[in-house]
Amino acid sequence: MPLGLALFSWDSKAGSILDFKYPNTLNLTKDLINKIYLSHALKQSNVKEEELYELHFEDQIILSYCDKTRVVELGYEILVLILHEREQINLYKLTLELADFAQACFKLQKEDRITYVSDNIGILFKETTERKILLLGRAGVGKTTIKEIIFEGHDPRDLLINPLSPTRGIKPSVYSWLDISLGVFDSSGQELNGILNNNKTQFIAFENTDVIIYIFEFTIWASKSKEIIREIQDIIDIIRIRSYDSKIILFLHKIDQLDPSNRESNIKNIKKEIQNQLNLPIYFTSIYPDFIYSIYNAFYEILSSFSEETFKLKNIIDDFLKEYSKIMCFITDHNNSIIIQSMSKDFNTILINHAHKLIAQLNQTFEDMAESKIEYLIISSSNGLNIIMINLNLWRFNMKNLICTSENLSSNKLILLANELKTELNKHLNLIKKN
Ligand SMILES: Nc1nc2c(ncn2[C@@H]2O[C@H](COP(=O)(O)OP(=O)(O)OP(=O)(O)O)[C@@H](O)[C@H]2O)c(=O)[nH]1
Ligand SMILES: [Mg+2]
Repeated sequence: MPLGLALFSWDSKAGSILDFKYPNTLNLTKDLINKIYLSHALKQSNVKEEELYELHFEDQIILSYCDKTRVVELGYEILVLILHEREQINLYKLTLELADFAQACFKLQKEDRITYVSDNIGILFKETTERKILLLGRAGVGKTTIKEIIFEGHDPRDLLINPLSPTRGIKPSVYSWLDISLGVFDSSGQELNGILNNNKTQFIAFENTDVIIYIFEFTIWASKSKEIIREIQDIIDIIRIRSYDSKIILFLHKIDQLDPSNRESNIKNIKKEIQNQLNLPIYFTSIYPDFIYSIYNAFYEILSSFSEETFKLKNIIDDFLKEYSKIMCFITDHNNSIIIQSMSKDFNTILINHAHKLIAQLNQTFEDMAESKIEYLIISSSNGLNIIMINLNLWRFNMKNLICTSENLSSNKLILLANELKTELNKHLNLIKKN
C-alpha cells in the first residue's frame, strides 16, 4: 500500500501550497517538495503535456503528476503518491490509476478537490492483486533457468554455457507482471522429496499457490515415467488434502534433446499419455534458440489468465483487428516475454511459432551487435508475408515491442496499422500526447 498522497496548488506569490495530505502524519520534507517541483519545472520543453514522473528520494518512490498545459494559467498543480521503494506494488496499474485520479481531481474547482480526494482515496490505497507460482521438479530439470529468463531477462544462451548452481530450499522472489504482483517460488530439486513429504516445507511451498508448474525432462520420462506420474499424483493429493485452490501445469522441458526425426510424434504420444493418466495441461519447452518462443508462450498463457489488464489490452487489439484477416499481433516486455497476443481466426498457426522465434532471435542479434534496441523493423517475404516490429517506448508499463504479422497486407498498410494500434494503446494508457 502507498505511504501517502499529497495535493498541491500554486499561489503566484507564495509558490506551492499543500492543500491536502493523507495520512495526516505523512512526513513531507522541504527537500522532497523542492525536488518534486524542480523535476516538473526543469523539464524545458516546447511541448506542454501531462507529466507523470517517477522520482526516487531516500528510500521512497514518488509518483508525481502535473498537467503542464495548465501551468501558464494556474501554476504548478501537483498530485503526488509516495511509496516505499521496497513496496511490492505494481507500478503499472498504480500509474494508470493515479493519472485517472489526478485528471478527475484537477478538473474540479480548487475547493472541491479535497472532498474528491478524501472520498476516493481508496482507489489508490488498496492492496494489489497478488498471485503465487511454485516451480517444482527434480534436480537439474531447468526450474531456475526458466525463472531467470522469464522474470530476470537473463540471456538463454548464456545460461546454457554458464549453468546456475543448484537451488537450496525454497526461494521466493516477487515480480510485477502488468497489473499483478507475482510471487515466484523456486524450489530445490534435491529437496523435492522433503517438500512433498515434510509437513512444514509442504506448507511453505504450497500455501496460497495459484499455479504449480511441475517441470520434467524427456530423458527422465523415457526411463522413469511411472515415478514421474506418481510424483505428480502426490502433488495432486497434497492440493486435495489441504483443500488448496491451485492449478497444476506441466512442462516437459529440454525438448531440444528429443531426436529431431521423431520429436513431433514423441510429443504427440506424451501428450496423449498425460491426458489419459492425469488430464493436466502440458507445455513442451526448451530454452534453445529454436524453441525459446515455447517458454515465452507458455508463460503468456499462464500469466494472462491472472491479469485483468491483459483482458483490457487484448480487447483493444482484438477489436482493432476484427476487420482484418490473416493477421497476428503481440506485445513483448523488456525480457522479450509475450504479454499480450491476438490474432484473426484464419491466421496460419504454423506461422505463430516462426514469428516468435524470428523476432526473439533478431532482437537478440541486434542487441548483441549494437548494444541497443530496435526502433523499427520490417521484414517482407516474396510471397506476401510481412512482419513489422515497433518499439512502443512504454518502459513505464514494461511494454517493449509491438509485433504485427500479416499474410495479406502490404508492408505499407501494415506499418499504418501498427502505428494506429500503437496510438490506440497509448490512448488507453493515458499517455497520448496533447498539443
Ligand atoms: N539442453 C537443455 N538444457 C537446459 C535447458 N534449460 C536448462 N538447461 C540446463 O539444465 C541445467 C540445470 O538447470 P537449472 O535451472 O539449474 O535446474 P534446476 O531445476 O533449477 O535445478 P535445482 O536447482 O538443482 O533443482 C543447466 O545446465 C541448464 O543450462 C534446455 O531447455 N535445454
Ligand atoms: Mg534451481
